Amino acid sequence: MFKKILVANRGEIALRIQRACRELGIKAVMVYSEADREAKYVKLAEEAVCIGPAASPLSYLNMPAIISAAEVTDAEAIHPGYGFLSENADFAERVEQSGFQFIGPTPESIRIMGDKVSAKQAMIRAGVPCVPGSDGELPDDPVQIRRIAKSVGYPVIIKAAGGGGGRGMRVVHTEAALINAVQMTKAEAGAAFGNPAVYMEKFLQNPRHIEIQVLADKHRNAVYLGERDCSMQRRHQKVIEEAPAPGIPRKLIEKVGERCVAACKKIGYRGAGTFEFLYENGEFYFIEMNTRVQVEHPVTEWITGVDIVKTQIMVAAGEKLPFTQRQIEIRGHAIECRVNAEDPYKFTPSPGRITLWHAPGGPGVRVDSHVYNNYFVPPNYDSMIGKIIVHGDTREQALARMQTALAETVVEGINTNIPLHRELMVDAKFMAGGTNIHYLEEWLDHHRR
Ligand code: MV4
Repeated sequence: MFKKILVANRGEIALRIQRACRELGIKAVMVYSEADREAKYVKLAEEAVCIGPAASPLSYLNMPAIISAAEVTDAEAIHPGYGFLSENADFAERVEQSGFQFIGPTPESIRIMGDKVSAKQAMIRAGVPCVPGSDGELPDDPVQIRRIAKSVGYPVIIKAAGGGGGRGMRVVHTEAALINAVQMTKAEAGAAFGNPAVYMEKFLQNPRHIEIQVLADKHRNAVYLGERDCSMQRRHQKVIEEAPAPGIPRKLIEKVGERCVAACKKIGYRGAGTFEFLYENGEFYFIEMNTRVQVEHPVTEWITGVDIVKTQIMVAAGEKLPFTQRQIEIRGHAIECRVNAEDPYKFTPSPGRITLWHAPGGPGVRVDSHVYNNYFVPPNYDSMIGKIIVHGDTREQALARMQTALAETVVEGINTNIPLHRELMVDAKFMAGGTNIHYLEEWLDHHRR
């Protein structure tokens, strides 16, 4: 096992990784920007290194600064967290070329999944169900493009190979609009991602966003840890996540989960990963794979009892997965509310000093947050300041616990989206379960004040 790990991230996930290290008896080196000097995990750290100014390109995205910090502190491995450099194949490669273990998949896996065309082709070959569409990249010939769209059937969606997470997409409803839409998407993709390649899929009108969590080791063992429902989102930012997904038959999850595990083994995947699917009319359609630990990992931890961050570290060190698929059982229901420093209905960021922070507690309540009384939320980064996660024997109990937890929470000095969460936790349609990816934006259109 490693003796020392460098944590190349900030905020709640930096604290989460530090806690996993403590449990494993590993020293954690924290890196921080000038804006994060007062962060809780920096104060708690046995070692911390300033890697640059507040602006992320100069600090949390600064590869030489991070690798130098690992060198001067004698760390053996680097945990990238989520966001920043976590899915950057060149970073993973430079980490390993400098003699450190990257806590995540191989650079090759990251590269394959970063290109959405190669990711989808790998999944088709591995037997994972995908959205019907073009066979790889679209050709240039308008006649062929029209022929493909006709066979897929309108509406179709044009997606950039270099996109993902909602960037570089265009929906096309008619043949008349097709060629122009393809050309526009290609031009934007070339400018934004340095890769003009696009592909086509059938556009699913009202799907849910369901994702499957996997963990794999370096010995070709892999397991899936059930699913999460991440349909409650606004502008491709998830707001509420839960596990299991309400109303989806267990047998269907098992079938798709086993396909994900088979795919991991086929491509030699290692570490934590998430297969993203759209779910519509009882069918799963793969769209993308994330090669990092995700913000919403705690809901899966709670229903399975598996510590995902600890396991990421153990498998990176070469250990075998400490459990088999048969030992994974789903227990109860978990819900996560992301707490953002923002106006709850206008969504404008609300950085600044938190004059009072009171976290909720009690049975079945977990709070993952790095903030504290008198903490200053810097304006330079993502607005998420923490997560409230609850668990119950049933979804109803989890909902009741989240309602109480949100009512107990006090944040003064800045605005947060807690009032929005309070309303959503008593919304009849959300409470019934199974809302689709458009539900929250439609709800906001009708409830915005
Ligand atoms: C789609 C789709 C409908 N049909 N693909 C958006 C984010 C990226 N991961 C893929 N996205 C979508 N792909 C097909 N063939 C609808 C979306 C989509 C979406 C997906 C998941 C969660 C929220 C979303 C919001 C709008 C559109």
